[in-house]
Amino acid sequence: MAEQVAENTRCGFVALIGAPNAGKSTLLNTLVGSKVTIVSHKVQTTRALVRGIAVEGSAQLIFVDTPGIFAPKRRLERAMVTSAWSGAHDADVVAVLIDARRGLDDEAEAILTGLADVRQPKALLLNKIDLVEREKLLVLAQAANDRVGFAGTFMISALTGDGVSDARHWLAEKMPPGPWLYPPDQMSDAPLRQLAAEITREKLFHRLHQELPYQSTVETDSWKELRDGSVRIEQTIYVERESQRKIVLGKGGAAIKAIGAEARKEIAGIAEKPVHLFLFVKVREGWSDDPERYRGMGLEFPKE
Ligand SMILES: Nc1nc2c(ncn2[C@@H]2O[C@H](COP(=O)(O)OP(=O)(O)OP(=O)(O)O)[C@@H](O)[C@H]2O)c(=O)[nH]1
Ligand SMILES: [Mg+2]
Repeated sequence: MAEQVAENTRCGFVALIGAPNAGKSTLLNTLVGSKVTIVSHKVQTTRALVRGIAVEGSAQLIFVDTPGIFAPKRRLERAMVTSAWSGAHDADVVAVLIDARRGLDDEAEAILTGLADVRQPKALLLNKIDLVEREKLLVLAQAANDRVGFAGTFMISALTGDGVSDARHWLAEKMPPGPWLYPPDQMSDAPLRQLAAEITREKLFHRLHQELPYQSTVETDSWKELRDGSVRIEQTIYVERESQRKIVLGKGGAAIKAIGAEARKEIAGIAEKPVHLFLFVKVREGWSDDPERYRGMGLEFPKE
């Protein structure tokens, strides 16, 4: 009996690729139906590959959220772009997100060009259709399909969920036959302590996006389950300079207090228990040139 089930199941990987800010992480959360990756209006939010898992009929889909692909300058950026393309090459299907409001700008064009080397079936997802007129969408869909042979085109809003279930259904049918790799109720492969660190980074970005360069990172140092059923979490926010540390603290500690309160609330919701969150801010000069930090984020360290 068990064998028969295995014969009928499908399972595979879908890479979500696109320019920074196209909405890949928002879409991943909508596809999975739960927050598994962080989102912000700032570009280059996602740094490493994050997996979200969804079940559609007899298929298990493992979605891989990738960092936005852009012209990399710094070392951290190069690591992110390499990671995004390797996510595409390792997947069974590649879903290419284009921000329909921005259309085929230079970044989108560069991605379409890069897709020539990708052999897997490709789907075009025109995102943010809640912001764009229908006529413009049709023109855009045509122009993109003239450049790349997409096996399917979908018009979606990752934010409202419009069109997302059609796309998920189509992707499920493209998954190769095989047993499921994860238990049916698992939604992410990231450990909770890693997601908790990402949530704090998201709050940090939301609050301080103008003042803070994106080279700041958050690590969960300790995670202790207490006897009363709550959890005590300690995290460190690393910045590159003393001036940035002051920004994160804010006047009289106001900024870090607000960031901590928002993060604590959301982490408690995901951990499903009360959370005591302790945040520390440290200066770690040149962390973005330290190989150890890249390993911690699941990225390869580029030598140059
Ligand atoms: N109106 C609208 N906004 C959207 C939609 N999808 C995403 N956004 C917004 O676009 C911004 C970027 O979304 P993200 O999901 O972080 O984008 P991303 O592609 O993961 O970005 P990086 O990780 O930086 O590459 C956020 O402010 C989202 O709320 C959509 O369908 N409609
Ligand atoms: Mg992202």
